[in-house]
Amino acid sequence: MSTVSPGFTGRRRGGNDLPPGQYLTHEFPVLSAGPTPHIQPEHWEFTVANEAGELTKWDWKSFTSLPSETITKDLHCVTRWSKLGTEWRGVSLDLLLADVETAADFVMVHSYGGYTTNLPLEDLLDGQAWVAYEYDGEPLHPEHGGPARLLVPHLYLWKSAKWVRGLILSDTEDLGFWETAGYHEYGDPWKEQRYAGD
Ligand SMILES: Nc1nc2c(c(=O)[nH]1)N[C@H]1C(S)=C(S)[C@@H](COP(=O)(O)O)O[C@H]1N2
Ligand SMILES: [Mo]
Repeated sequence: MSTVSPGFTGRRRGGNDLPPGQYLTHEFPVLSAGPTPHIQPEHWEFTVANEAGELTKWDWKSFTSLPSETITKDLHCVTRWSKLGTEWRGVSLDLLLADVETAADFVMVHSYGGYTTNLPLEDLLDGQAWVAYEYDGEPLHPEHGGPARLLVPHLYLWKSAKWVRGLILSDTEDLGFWETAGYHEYGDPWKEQRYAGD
């Protein structure tokens, strides 16, 4: 039998890598809710505000001087495409948040251009999230979020804010751009949390 059923195309490395309702693509689709902002690295800043309003900031030079990691992860978009084994370089949020004093539970991520998305703070920690600035060994293309984007691959890809400019830590959960529009407030692809109430 040489016929391979479509359901098996996502099975690799001996595991089931494709969350329910997803299909595999080798393309890298661009999904942006508005125009691509073009931010020159010399004008880029990344700011973390804690719940007391205290700011921690990096400019491009200080950010790219931080120790970075190579990250190989699968991406899952709520529009049902998944792309496996993508390779990035970025700075871990564990490192960026290490000296930030906080007891907050929630984060609103803000992007150049106005996009927002919300997450529990714990989903940014313990090796689960990065601010990525290279894709496939090249500087991150503006369409995919360059100079730098958030990468939170264990959640649907709308949480991985492109053109990221900062985080606001908060004791209360507010909803971001897609979450306000009816998408799930958390967005676990393995639980198929696509829309509010899923
Ligand atoms: N700033 C910003 N970030 C964003 C978006 C956006 O519209 N603006 N779209 C999100 C969605 S819905 C997806 S699926 C991914 C797509 O990333 P890509 O265009 O690199 O594939 O970016 C996410 N991050
Ligand atoms: Mo998306």
